[in-house]
Amino acid sequence: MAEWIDLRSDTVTRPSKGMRRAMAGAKVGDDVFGEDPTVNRLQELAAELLGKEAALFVPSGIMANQLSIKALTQPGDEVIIESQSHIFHYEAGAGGALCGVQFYCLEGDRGILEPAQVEAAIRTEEYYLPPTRLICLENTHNRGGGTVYPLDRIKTIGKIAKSRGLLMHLDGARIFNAATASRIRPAEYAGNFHTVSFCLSKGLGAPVGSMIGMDRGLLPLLRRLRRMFGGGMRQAGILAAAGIYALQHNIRRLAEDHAHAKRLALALADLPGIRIDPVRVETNIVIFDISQSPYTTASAAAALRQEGLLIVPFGKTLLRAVTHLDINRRDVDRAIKIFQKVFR
Ligand code: TLP
Repeated sequence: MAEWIDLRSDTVTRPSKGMRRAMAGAKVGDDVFGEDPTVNRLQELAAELLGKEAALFVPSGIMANQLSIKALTQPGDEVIIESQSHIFHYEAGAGGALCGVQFYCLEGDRGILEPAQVEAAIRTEEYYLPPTRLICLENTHNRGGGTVYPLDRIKTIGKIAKSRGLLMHLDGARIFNAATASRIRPAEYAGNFHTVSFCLSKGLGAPVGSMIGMDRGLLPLLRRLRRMFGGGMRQAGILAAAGIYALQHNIRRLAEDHAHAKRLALALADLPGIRIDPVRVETNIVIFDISQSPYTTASAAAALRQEGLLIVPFGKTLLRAVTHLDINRRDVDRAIKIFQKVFR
């Protein structure tokens, strides 16, 4: 059989030849001493893209989120979050275990919250209530289906937060997908948050790494927390070089992934037993319902796998396919043929 078509996630991308060359040639030093020139360059570049004063290189998106939460809260604080968010769902309980915070979950529309909902969830100051401290948003919203957070919503939520003395964190794992789809600069989004995380190791194609953008004043605390969480890396310039390459070469091609996702969604909408609204596929994530088909999510994934296509169950009746830089137009068309064979 030809190679798998792997649409399980944009995390499966592998470093290209050019990226590997950049990694091999990277100048390195000990980044725990702040002496790795390539890490320093990546941090400057990331800060610039986010319009922030500083940025910190960390091993993963989860660590970026958790260090941000830890930095902005005290144990016992409450964090307002959307109920399908990655931080709540997929971080193995780190918010409670490592940061000691409690989440107040709100149900969004495909991951997007109404400002009034957020405002209503803010606690009054009573000694017996957990103090609301932080609001976390996710852009694009993964379980929402790659939804782009409307900037005006973010701004309104940010104003509410400011007026109530609350802090804001953005899980911007896929902020460049959001920026590509909306044509809004990442810095415009980031300006509304105290900390912003994004991933180099998803659609941007780096093997490892995430960034946290912030004001200069927060950097010493974030560095100390990174060490506390065991995320300080030594000659990390090899990885940072991949990150720089990713930011310089792989942002501008994200629109291709979005077009591929749309093409796939349009084809899926024509198949019996599959429910999806292609209009709602805004970026590189395609989530669809198969409850009207003879399959369970596990049996559908298994049947597709039999034909060489990998996707993941994403809830009781939902499956997710994600396009990325290792998937070209031919792969998408092959994937569509496999879906047609399995579902017709
Ligand atoms: N998401 C992964 C899985 O964990 C679900 C994926 O395949 O999409 N924030 C968001 C919005 C994410 O989607 C992810 C990874 C992370 C954070 C965590 O990033 P890593 O895996 O680098 O810790």
